[in-house]
Amino acid sequence: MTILNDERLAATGHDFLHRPLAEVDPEIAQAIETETRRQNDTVELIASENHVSKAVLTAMGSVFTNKYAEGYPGKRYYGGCGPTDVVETIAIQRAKELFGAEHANVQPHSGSQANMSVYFAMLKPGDTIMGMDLSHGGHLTHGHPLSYSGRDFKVVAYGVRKEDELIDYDEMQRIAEEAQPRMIICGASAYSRVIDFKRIREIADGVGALMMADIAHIAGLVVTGHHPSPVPYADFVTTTTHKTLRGPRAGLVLCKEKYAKDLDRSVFPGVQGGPLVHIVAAKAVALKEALSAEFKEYQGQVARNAKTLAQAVANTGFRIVSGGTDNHLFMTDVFSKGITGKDGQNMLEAANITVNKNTIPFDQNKPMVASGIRIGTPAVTTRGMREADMQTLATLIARVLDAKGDAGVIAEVKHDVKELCDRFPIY
Ligand code: DSN
Repeated sequence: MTILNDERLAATGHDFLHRPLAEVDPEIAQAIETETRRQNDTVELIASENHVSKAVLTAMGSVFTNKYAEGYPGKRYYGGCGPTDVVETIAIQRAKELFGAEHANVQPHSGSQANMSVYFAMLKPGDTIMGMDLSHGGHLTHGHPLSYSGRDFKVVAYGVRKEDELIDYDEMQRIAEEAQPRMIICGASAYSRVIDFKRIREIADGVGALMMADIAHIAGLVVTGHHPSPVPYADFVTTTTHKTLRGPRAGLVLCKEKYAKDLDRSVFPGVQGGPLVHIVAAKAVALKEALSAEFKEYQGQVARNAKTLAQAVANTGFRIVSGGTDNHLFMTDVFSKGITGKDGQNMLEAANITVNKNTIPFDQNKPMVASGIRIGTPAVTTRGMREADMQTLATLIARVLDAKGDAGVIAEVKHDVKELCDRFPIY
């Protein structure tokens, strides 16, 4: 065995491989430490966030980040892909098993690229797509004018009814019959009720449209039976892997076998280059976790916590959009007490409670101001909080908002939040 002396190490740059982050880059090391502390000391109620396991973190930080692997298992453009093929094959098998899907592509880097891959596989520029209006709870990549999805395609939007703030399926059907879209896209980022995938399939069939369900938010609930699955109905199902699914920040696509070749070609080389193999490895780990009995119990608790928290927040006098929730999130109309979403978000953040401002249906405020805050329970449930803690959280939220940002109240609540968080350490 040859042991390299210090001089040779320096000349070849090998010493860099083993130096600790704190020595190589103290600023970034410090930021990671601060972020770890922030997450531990914060009640995280952003509905699209979660805390991944150390197993997922380990896979994400693995040497697979060094590997180029353009192509698919057994058909790569690079050598040395043996272990990569093992990882991707396992991830594909687990995704198919978990969702009950005929085909899975686990390479999309994000939800946006998962959606783009489906559109580019099946649509031509100028085709008409129909998606849920972002301001009614849809997603940016379902046809918003500022996203590629709104630039490359003609978009018609559907939304919720004013009276009950539920998706108006009759109106959706009417719009589909009038606009004859090539694809109907469903799934939402700020909608707290069950989505009727069967009805949407019927509407799509009625006009000869393809159906794509983006279940980024509810994937964890879907795979554990806490929300009906779109897989039997939709031609394509896309999801991110980091929300209720509690995996790495990334995406995946499921489809019927008949679309498999077109989809795979669209992901690579159509939309992406080489896959992020370390992230695919982390997806495989998260999918294994999601197949466990504990994960099913976790998702049930997410939904129970959301129901409890929504009711408790309503009891403090705030209006809840659509009157409650069937999933992991709910929308609070803080403007019902004269507070904008923007101010509400800032006041709560000062007390170490993180939420995001969000438009509510038929909002009179602009998106950057908004009348609502979106509240979700995936992250607090991961750290072990249950119904009694939701009652506590509702009280803390109301104390901050009702005091309209009073510094003394914020300091008191921040102290109580710290005590609560200390009972539920994360990392
Ligand atoms: N931006 C993500 C969310 O927070 O819901 C998905 O659109």
